[in-house]
Amino acid sequence: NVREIAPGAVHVPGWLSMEEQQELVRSCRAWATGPVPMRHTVLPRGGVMSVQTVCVGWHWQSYRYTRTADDVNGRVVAEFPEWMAELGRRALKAAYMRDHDDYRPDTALINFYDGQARMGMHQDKDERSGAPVVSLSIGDACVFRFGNTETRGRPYTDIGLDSGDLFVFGGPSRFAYHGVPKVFPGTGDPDTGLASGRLNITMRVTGLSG
Ligand code: MD5
Ligand code: FE
Repeated sequence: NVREIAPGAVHVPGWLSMEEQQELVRSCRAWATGPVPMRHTVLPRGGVMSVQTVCVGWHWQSYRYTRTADDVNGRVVAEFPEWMAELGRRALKAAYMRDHDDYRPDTALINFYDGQARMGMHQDKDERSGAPVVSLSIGDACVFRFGNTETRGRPYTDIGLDSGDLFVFGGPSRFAYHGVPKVFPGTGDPDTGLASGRLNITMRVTGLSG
């Protein structure tokens, strides 16, 4: 069950099993309380993001990647685990229906949305690589707004993302504007281990070394 939303943008509903979702929730909970705790990122002009973020591999601070969380507590973030890279390769195979043995994601941004959190329209362009982004959703359903590469505004397509869904963004869709205008509180299954809210995990290739 694979839906191509635009060239290179593929939605695979219900891709993660309940066991995989539970395992990811456990890992994310550990990272959220790890060396660099999950927090609301402060933007350069003073705005505070409504989502809470914790990173592994590289630390994203608006708008660059670093090894140490200079904007939080100066600590080195947890390492990016090989099992997650393997999950990323499996995700690309499911979405694009061919092997991606050379896919080497080196960072994941883990975003937690409470019922009020939103993500404004933006491009993911702090990576120095055009490799695909693998996105996994757990918990409450949301509206995901997938736009175009030219402007923040229309045309865009609104898609419902549910717990367990995979979305892959690559090729011509990699630098499209996108956002999350709404989360539907109370729609997630507590069996995942997430009592409320929405967890989104995005794996990326930073193109950085060191
Ligand atoms: C989310 N997260 O649901 C989204 C899913 C973020 C973020 O946007 O930056 O953490 S990832 C969506 C994404 C990534 C790369 C490209 C495109 C979408 N795209 O071309 O639409 O919390
Ligand atoms: Fe994004």
